[in-house]
Amino acid sequence: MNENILKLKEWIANSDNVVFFGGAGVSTESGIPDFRSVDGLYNQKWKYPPETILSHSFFERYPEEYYRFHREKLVIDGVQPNRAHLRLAELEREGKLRAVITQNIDGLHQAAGSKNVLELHGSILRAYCSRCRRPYPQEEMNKGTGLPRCSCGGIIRPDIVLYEEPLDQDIVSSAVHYIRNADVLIIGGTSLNVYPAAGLINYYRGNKLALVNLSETPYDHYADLIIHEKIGEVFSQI
Ligand code: CNA
Repeated sequence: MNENILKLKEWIANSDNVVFFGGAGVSTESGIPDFRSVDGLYNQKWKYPPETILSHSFFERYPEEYYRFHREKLVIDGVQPNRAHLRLAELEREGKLRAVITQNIDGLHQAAGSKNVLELHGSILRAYCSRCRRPYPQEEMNKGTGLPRCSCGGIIRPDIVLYEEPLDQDIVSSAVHYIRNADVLIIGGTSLNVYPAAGLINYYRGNKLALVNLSETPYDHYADLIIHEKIGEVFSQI
C-alpha cells in the first residue's frame, strides 16, 4: 500500500473526530462528470459553460435553456454511491467521522447511508416554487419539456445554490464548527476553486490535513498529506 494511504489509515484509526470536505470528484466514479476534469462537464459540447447555465441570472433570464441542460445533465436516476461514499458512511457508523461537508448536489452521501451531511450547495433531489416557495418533488422538474410551474404560476426551481446566490448561513456556520474542531480533515475530489465553499477549509487548526485529489489544487502546499489518486480506490484501502 502507498505510504501516504497507510498514514491516512493510521490517522483515522487513532481518531474519533474526522471530518470530510468534498466535491464533484467524489462522484465521478459513480458516473457523474465533474466540471474541470478532461472529460468533465466543462469540456463537453454546450453553448455556455455549466457555471453560466447554473447561475441565478441565467436561470431568471433563460429558464427554458436552464431546464434543457438540467434534464440532459442533472437528472441522475439510477446512479449508485461508490466506494468513497460507502466508506465515509461506514466511518460515521463506527463513530469516527463527525460530518461530511459536500459541495455536491447529488444526494449520494445520504444514499450511501451518511446521516450528518452538510450540503453547501443544496440538492438536485429537492425543488420548490421560486415565487411561493412551496416544496415539490424533483420529478416535477424532470418530466416533460416545458417549464415546470407551481399552482401559483411561479416557476419551480431546484433547491440548489446557483452561482451568484448566497450559501445558507446555518449550514456554513455548522461546517465551520466541524472544520475548526476537527482532528483529521480529509479534503477530497475538489479543485478548491469555487468560493466561498473552498475558503472554509482555512478554518482548520489541526496538523492532519489530508488532500485526496486526482489533480493538483491551489491548496496542495497547505496539506500535511497529499494523495493524487482516485478517491474511491483510496477509500477502499482505509
Ligand atoms: P470541480 O471543480 O469539477 O473539481 C473536481 C476535482 O475532482 C478535480 O480537481 C478533479 O481532478 C478531481 N477528481 C475527479 N475525479 C476524481 C476521483 N475519482 N478521485 C479524486 N479526485 C477526482 O468540482 P468542485 O466540487 O471542486 O467544484 C465545485 C462545484 C462543482 C460545486 O458547486 C458542485 O456543486 C459542482 N458539481 C457537483 C457535481 C455533483 O453533485 N456530483 C457534479 C459536477 C459539479
